Amino acid sequence: RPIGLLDSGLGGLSIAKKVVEKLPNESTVFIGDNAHMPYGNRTKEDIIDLTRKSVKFLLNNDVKLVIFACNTATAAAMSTIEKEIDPQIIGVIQSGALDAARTTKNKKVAVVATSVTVDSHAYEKEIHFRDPEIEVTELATPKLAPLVEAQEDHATNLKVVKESLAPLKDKDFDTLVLGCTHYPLIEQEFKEAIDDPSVTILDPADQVAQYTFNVMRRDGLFSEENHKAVHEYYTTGNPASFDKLARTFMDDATLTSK
Ligand code: DGN
Repeated sequence: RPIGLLDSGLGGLSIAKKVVEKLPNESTVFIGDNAHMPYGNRTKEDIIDLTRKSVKFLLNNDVKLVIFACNTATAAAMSTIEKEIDPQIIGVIQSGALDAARTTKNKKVAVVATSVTVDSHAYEKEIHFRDPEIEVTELATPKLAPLVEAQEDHATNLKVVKESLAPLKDKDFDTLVLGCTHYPLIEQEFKEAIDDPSVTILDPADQVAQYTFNVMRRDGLFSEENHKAVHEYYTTGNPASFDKLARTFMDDATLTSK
């Protein structure tokens, strides 16, 4: 049985990539809800409804585990939907927060994410759960997920990232959490915009992959050793543009886009 992943669009591929690297023996089914992207400014009810549809699709594909490869869905819908289904749901925020709390030395963390994620203060709560003394600055950067979906050139991306990060200018953080799974796809632009080697730019994906591995070991969910991994990617939106980015991001060898 495969691992299921969902996102509002392309961003979740940043999680899928790390999960596949960490668990090369496992099959995956990914659903990107590009037709309803962005989730970042929708109401909580709306996000719950849309996420529920994607979860249903994944359950119809007989997944053994569901990864919400979307911070917005994790913040708005995870606590509701985990009561409704059997397979465990793994969210991205808990992993990102754990990683941030372990990484910061000066106890100042900045988080960039969608408005829904920021307004939920889920990152602040989870980071304070690890260490209440860490100062957490959460900044909504609503232009960035649509920017990634538009697949613009480097110069355009850099300009928008710089403008979006401007409010963080005087904050003395040493750790910046990419709190939206779209952002690691433009990590290079974040590096150039921050332009400070003492700041760690943190992609929660590694920690999510590690956590997924731990849960599967705990629950005895690993596939048999001779299992041949198959990766299927679905979108509710335009398959051509999804396929283009998906293929540059994952290596073509493992991709069956539908
Ligand atoms: N990729 C999603 C996240 O991590 O929050 C949201 C992107 C969006 O729909 N705006």
